[in-house]
Amino acid sequence: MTNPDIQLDIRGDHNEVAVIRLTRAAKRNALSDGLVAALRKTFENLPDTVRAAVIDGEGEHFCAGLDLSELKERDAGQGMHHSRAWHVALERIQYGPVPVVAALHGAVVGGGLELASACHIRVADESTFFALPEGSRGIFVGGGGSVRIPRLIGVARMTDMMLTGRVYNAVDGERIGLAQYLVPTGTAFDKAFALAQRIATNAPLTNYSLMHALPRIAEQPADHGFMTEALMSAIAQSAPEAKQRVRDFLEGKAGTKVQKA
Ligand code: 1HE
Repeated sequence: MTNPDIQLDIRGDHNEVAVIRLTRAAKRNALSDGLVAALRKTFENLPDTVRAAVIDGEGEHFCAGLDLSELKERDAGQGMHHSRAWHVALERIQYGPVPVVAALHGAVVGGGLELASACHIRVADESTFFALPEGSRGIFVGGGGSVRIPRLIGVARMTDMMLTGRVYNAVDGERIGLAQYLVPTGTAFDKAFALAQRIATNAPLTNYSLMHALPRIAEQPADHGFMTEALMSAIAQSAPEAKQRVRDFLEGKAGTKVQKA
């Protein structure tokens, strides 16, 4: 890893969980152009053993968004390419090789929320707060936020966040869908890591279907969605690993009976 603002740590008995940490606490993990490129490279080059990933931020905050010190005078073309570079990097997360769990605490704002919303699961601790200060900085989202955030919380709530500068605390953030889990302060990483370990035990093709097929099916007209689902379902079932897992369950060897919550 060449960028000092990001750290990759491979953990687990089978090196199956990648922990990706933003290590720019002095600048609240603000995402410089270099750090966005390093994120992209990290997800493009995960070792083959990795089955799930966790992303978190060092210090008091997950991520303060775009590095505002780099927000220079850009012409329209340069601005578009800057935004497109974020899109590519965050697509490597959303449509990358493995599911990604974001461990959130403190500020998850602007591009930090765009980064979190590209992950598959968000775990927020009670110190977390969510905001889109772009509105008050005179800019717009550019890291895919206008595509991903409305899919989590709806157009009306995102519009409100940007028009009024509304900040959601962790409890309300979880309530409206910005995070799927709410945990005590200081425990987001542990919860996220435990979830990643659990995810890593799934059949890789199931995880692939959830990452790559489900969001696309959800965007398709129902008739197309049913067809894509049937194809994906047939492909997933055909894997030898899937057949073995079903056999194990039927023979009482799986240990994965669904338990009452
Ligand atoms: C930064 C940034 C940053 C902090 N770019 N340097 N994002 C924002 O508008 C959020 C701006 N940041 C904040 O509101 C606050 O910094 C926090 C709530 C996140 C944290 O507050 P605090 O009191 O812990 O830290 P601080 O004292 O405000 O900042 C500490 C240092 O980090 C300070 O630098 P220093 O050299 O004076 O120590 C800050 O300047 C620096 N810092 N945030 C650059 N964002 C793809 S488009 C996405 C568009 C956006 O993301 S717009 C929203 C940008």
